[in-house]
Amino acid sequence: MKEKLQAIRQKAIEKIEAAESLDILNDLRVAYLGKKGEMTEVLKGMKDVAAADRPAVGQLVNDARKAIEEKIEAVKKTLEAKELERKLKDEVIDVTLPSKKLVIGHKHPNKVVLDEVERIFTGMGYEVVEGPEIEYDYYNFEALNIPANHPAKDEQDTFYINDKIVLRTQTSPVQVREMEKGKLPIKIIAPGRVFRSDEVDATHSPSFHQIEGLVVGKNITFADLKGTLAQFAKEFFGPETKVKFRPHHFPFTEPSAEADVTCFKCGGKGCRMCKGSGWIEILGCGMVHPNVLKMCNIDPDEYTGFAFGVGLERITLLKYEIDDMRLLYENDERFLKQF
Ligand code: 2U9
Repeated sequence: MKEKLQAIRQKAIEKIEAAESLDILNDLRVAYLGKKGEMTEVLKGMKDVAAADRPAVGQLVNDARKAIEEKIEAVKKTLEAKELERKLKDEVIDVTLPSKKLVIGHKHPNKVVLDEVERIFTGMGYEVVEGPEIEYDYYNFEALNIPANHPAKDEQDTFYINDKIVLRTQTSPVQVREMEKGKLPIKIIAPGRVFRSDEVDATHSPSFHQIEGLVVGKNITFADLKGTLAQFAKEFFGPETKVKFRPHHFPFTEPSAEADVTCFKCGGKGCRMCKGSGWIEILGCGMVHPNVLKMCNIDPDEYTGFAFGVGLERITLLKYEIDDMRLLYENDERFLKQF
């Protein structure tokens, strides 16, 4: 028994000293000291030892267990120290390395232009007002003097939710709602997303953005409209820009006009940008139709107003000389990064 114990102790110490990892060490602990380990097996053999020898043998068993335990603890400490050293070496931080370049996003070209338009108009005392994209047919058409048989009301042009509710085709309903509040005078711009059942191409999209403007007050004339748009054009396209008005028709304004600006690329001489004419069409406008004022409970004999509407994408494409509207929606970073 003595020899057997001595041999186990000897072997265990050798193996523990040779352990190369904490896992191996743990396996050895189980193999020698665990419930079914070798030392436990030896203890079971105590019943065969003569009673007189038992205390001495018991002492030997305890000594052996203690020696093995102490060896395991010592080797464990060494292995843990080695592990820590290796980890620290792997995790070394070179504080002299340059930092990673931070990629910061920026405004979409549409947003750059919208901010600029808002800056110009708020500078002239306008308020920016927004409203719902899903609208009653009443606010989108009827209140704007657009008759039931008007082509804009056709299902081919308008997205209908049901026979009373549409996706707004213009931001004018925002302004109707503002007029209905009955607080005059009004001086607002209404930017926002609008929807039209159009096929996608270089100049069309089923969803785009408009900025509309509305001024209602006493003695507002077409001269005010001209002066306002001339000032906007100078600030937006450059101080040399001139504006001209061509008669047009809209159901919600009377008289109505389309406004052109002198080509900001060639200064009006004629180039590829303005297709040789020297002028570029930018917006529609006019004096608010008396029927529209009446429907909002505003007396057209006491109050008059002007309104205008401009396609945000249209002026973004012009300003940045982009030839395809789809580029504004595709979120291709190679394109967007240029602005
Ligand atoms: C109210 C009364 C009148 C808004 C106007 C236009 C002319 C116009 C187009 C420009 C290009 C739409 O984006 S586009 O397709 N808009 O030509 N819009 S006058 O007139 C109003 C608005 C509100 C109460």
